[in-house]
Amino acid sequence: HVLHISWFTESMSAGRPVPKNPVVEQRSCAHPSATPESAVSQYACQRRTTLDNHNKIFTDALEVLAENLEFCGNLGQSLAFRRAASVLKSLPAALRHLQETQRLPCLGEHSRAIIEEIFECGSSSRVEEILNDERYRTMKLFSSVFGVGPKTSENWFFRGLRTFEQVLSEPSIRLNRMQTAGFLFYEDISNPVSRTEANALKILVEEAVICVNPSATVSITGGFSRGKEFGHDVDFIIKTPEAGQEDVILPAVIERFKSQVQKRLFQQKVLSEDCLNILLYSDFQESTFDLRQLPTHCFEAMDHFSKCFLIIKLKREQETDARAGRDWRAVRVDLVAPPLERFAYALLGWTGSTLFGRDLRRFARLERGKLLDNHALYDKATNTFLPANTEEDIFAHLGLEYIEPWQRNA
Ligand code: DCT
Ligand code: MG
Repeated sequence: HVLHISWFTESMSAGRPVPKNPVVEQRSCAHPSATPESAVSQYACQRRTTLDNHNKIFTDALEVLAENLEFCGNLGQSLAFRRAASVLKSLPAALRHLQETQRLPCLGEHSRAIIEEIFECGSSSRVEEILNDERYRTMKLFSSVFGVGPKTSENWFFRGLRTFEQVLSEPSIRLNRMQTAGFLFYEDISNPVSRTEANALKILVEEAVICVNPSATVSITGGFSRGKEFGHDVDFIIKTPEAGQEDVILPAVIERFKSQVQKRLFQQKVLSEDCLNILLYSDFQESTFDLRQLPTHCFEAMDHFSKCFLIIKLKREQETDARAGRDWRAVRVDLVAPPLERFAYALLGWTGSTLFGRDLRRFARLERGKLLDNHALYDKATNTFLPANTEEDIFAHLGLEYIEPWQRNA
């Protein structure tokens, strides 16, 4: 056991200094039996999780179990498996023995049983069973369509539908606008977006944003800001220095996309004629943000900022899609425009990962008596909002070591 701990401490220190952990320290004083400083925190926001996952064989398995439970509506148990996977992702090396899981938080008996079987047989029979399960496979297929969530997928499954063909030829099913676009561009959208494509999109978005408001700035957020090479979409956050501009900028950008951008880029031969109408789908959601309604207790709810969900035509770099006879692909893009004084909180939420954000909010509430969401940080003890200009300010308010975006891949 001592050997395990020392191996772990050493590997934790390799390359990077181990940050002192304020909460562990605080607890060490209060409880003599508290975990040592080298222990892994139960909170993702106290772990540094890069994309370098040394335990993929285990985390992939645990995430299949989590996803299956999500499909069954069992969100609590699903979260337990997601947390277990996330802890393993933060480790500096691959697990070597099942016993090593004993000193790790969030790894319950179910997760440990899966890990044990993988150690012994190379795979988990439960995971194999799920991967072959008709309900899981159908739910996975249906929910991979833009605009189709678990509820709709389940509904279609219980009506006996198993394939896209069956869904699309079922007369009683009326797809909404989002789902129609989801099916129309399914092949393109289900292909991951590369970093190169994300950078090309940034140029397109920046062009439109700066044209409608020269003082506004655009930053990539979401998975790409955490260093991912591929994503299911590209997320952008827009900063507008003048008060009120955040409410008008997105409709203006959408209008711009619909008209001038593509004409000018066409003239510059950046776009082909086929690409003239680059906006394939847009869903603008007006801001419902109201400072007086804060603090909110609905932590998991999406934020109230002005945002839009788009499908944009992106010109392909080299090869042309011969079958479709086109030199572009459809890409999912999200834009969010918070008010300036809310920018840091919005950026922190949108940078993700989802589990990292969830644990930041849980840590704030349970360990610090503060309420955090994408809009604000509220101190329950003093009944005040804590102002922040940067993400660093928010970590400091929470007494947390700053974690860089590329270390938030929990
Ligand atoms: N987010 C969140 N809660 C959710 C979903 C998302 O807080 N339920 C935040 C975290 C990430 C950010 O919004 C962007 O969402 P996604 O694009 O879904 O996530 P991603 O990390 O960018 O993943 P991908 O690379 O697949 O796009
Ligand atoms: Mg994303």
